[in-house]
Amino acid sequence: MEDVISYALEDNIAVVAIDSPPVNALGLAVRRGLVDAIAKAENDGAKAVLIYAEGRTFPAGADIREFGKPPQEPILPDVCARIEASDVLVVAALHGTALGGGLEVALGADYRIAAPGTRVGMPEVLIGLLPGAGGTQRLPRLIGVEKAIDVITSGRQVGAAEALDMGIIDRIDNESPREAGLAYTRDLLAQDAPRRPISAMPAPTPVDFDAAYDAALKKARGQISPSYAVRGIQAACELEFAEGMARERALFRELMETDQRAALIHAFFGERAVSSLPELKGVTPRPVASVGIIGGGTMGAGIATAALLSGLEVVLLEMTEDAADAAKGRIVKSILGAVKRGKIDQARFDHLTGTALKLSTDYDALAKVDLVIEAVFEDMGVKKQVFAKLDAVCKPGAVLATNTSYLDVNEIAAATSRPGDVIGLHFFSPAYVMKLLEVVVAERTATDVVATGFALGKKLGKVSVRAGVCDGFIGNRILLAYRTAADHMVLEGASPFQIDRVMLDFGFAMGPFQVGDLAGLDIGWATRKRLAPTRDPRERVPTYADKLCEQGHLGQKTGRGYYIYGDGAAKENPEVLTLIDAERDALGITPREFSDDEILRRYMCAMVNEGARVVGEGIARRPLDVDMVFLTGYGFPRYRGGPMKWADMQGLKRILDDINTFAEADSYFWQPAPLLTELVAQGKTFDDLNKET
Ligand code: T1G
Repeated sequence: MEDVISYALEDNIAVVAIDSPPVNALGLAVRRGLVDAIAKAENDGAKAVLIYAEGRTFPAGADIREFGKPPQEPILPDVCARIEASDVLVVAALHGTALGGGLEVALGADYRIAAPGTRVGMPEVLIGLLPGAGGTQRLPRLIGVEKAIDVITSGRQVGAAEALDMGIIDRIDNESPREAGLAYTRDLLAQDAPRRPISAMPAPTPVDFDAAYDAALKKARGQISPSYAVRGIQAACELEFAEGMARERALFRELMETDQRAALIHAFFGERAVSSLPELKGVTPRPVASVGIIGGGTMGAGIATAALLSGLEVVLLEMTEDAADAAKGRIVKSILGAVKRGKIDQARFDHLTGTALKLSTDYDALAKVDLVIEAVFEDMGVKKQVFAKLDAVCKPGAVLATNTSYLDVNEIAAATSRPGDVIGLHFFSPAYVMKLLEVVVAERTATDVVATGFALGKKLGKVSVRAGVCDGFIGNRILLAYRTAADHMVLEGASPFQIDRVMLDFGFAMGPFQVGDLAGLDIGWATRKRLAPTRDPRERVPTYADKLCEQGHLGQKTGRGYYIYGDGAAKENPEVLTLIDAERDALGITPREFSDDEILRRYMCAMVNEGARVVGEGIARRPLDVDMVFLTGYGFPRYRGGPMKWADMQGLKRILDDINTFAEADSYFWQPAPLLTELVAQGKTFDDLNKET
């Protein structure tokens, strides 16, 4: 038997333990070991089999690293079938996160027991697949079609109590999985409990599957795996079990071949790879138990909320008592949301908003904190004053971080006597929701301070991406490029509403003009004013946007921007088109039609080209890092893997050809990034670069 599976007979019960760190994924060795263990139990004349796992969790699924390679026998559906068909009663004892194939293995057993805190689920749709080892056939038989559609098409994790209520598990016991499993198995044997092969249960009652299919397709906004899963569940109602399994297998293999599955796996591993930097291997982060936050506006209060919910103590500094009270109000409101969502209980709420949070108007209150995050007005002068004060009051070794979204962190560091302790920690609003954290490393930032930034990001549950210092770091710098491409298209004839629709259809959560209205049009306006003194005369400026701001229309916060906001859905603002027409007249532009496809290509080529520049200049370590920034901070559709993954799938030569075509009319804006030209010349992809770095 494989060394990832151990087998022992105890009171004639075959105890089978899976031990394959880190998550007991169901790789080939585990699958072989399980099949051998069942056969051995039968040969030994065991009265029952108990399957449990060592380490942090019962199998968390198939081994994702095997995907894309030819499947090797025994495949997981056959392992589950073998367990279910065994001569003796089988019990599974769950703990940790029994997900995907792990839960499917457990459904091959007759009975299931779980430790408190166990979470079960079928997250396959989240990586572009559907449960491919009988989950779409057994789960509906066990819990009914409606619940199975909810669990499988959402991919959500189900807590132990809900799983017990649904009938996915039969008992919760706080003993260790082995002990609880053994006791439960003995009970079942003593009761002469019947075998309960789920495949022999009657076909579940059907629902309107076309309606369920359409609902899943609409909700997934272009991702196809949830709706495929509905068809798999439908087969459980309409076909014999064996035929249903064949249908599930066919759907699974079809999804396995899709770009969406490749993109979602890229995202899954990318979110983990992006935060493990070679230069931080063996570097010990500075301990952080308490965080100081300067500024209690939207960002400061959001960061404070994230820190409190992660178990850190917070000292928040504001200029006045009133401002401090207002900041506390924002924090309390956000944390109340966590109570309403059942994430924390009242006692935790009281602690987080009581003892764990201190507010002050005096810098001395920061004398003992381990790390400070400055989130004041985006003005270099103000920030330099703040950092000079922090330098004076904070203890030696305290990390001094700025949340600036584009200012020069080197210049801020120079305002202190300890530039090695200064780093950028760029959060995205709302800071306690958005997963992206740009860790901006200045020239003199100490390595253990970088490690501290990444450790803080992990504690806050963020996807932390290393960024070098430049205007806008990674995300906002690239955003400016594709926003500019969009503005150019508007000046030449496209409407902002058409561009938003095209990008929504592509899968973005919002189009660029909707994003502008949400963030506030004054931010772009301020950026254009800030960059104006150094602007190249060849640049084309969307002054119609300035005029919109001059009229006081800043987007959602003033009720009007590109769209008009009131009760009900936002409406297109017709005045915008008048402003744009006037601007075209003034520039002597005769507007032309844009196809949706041209809009998409120009928008995406600008994004990819700037992404290639950002990687080529070392601001981002790899193309993968740009992808993770856009998946976790900018609403890029996850099932497309990020702009650089999308570009690889389009073919970089096609991207470069498009850019060269666009450059014929505007060689200033459309300058191919050197890295893109180089990769095309070498016949390489961005993914090749990810593997090399
Ligand atoms: N296969 C291979 N490696 C995996 C893995 C998996 N399924 N899940 C996690 N890892 C690695 C991960 O890359 C990381 O590696 C380490 O384990 C810790 O993970 C037929 C086909 C279980 C909730 O989709 O959701 O079953 O970076 O950092 O935050 O129907 O991992 O340390 O080298 O995420 O505590 C379905 C995916 C598969 C679950 C733990 N299952 N995993 O989270 O740790 S498809 C999933 C997770 C399937 C069948 C189908 C999470 C976790 P490294 P981590 P964590």
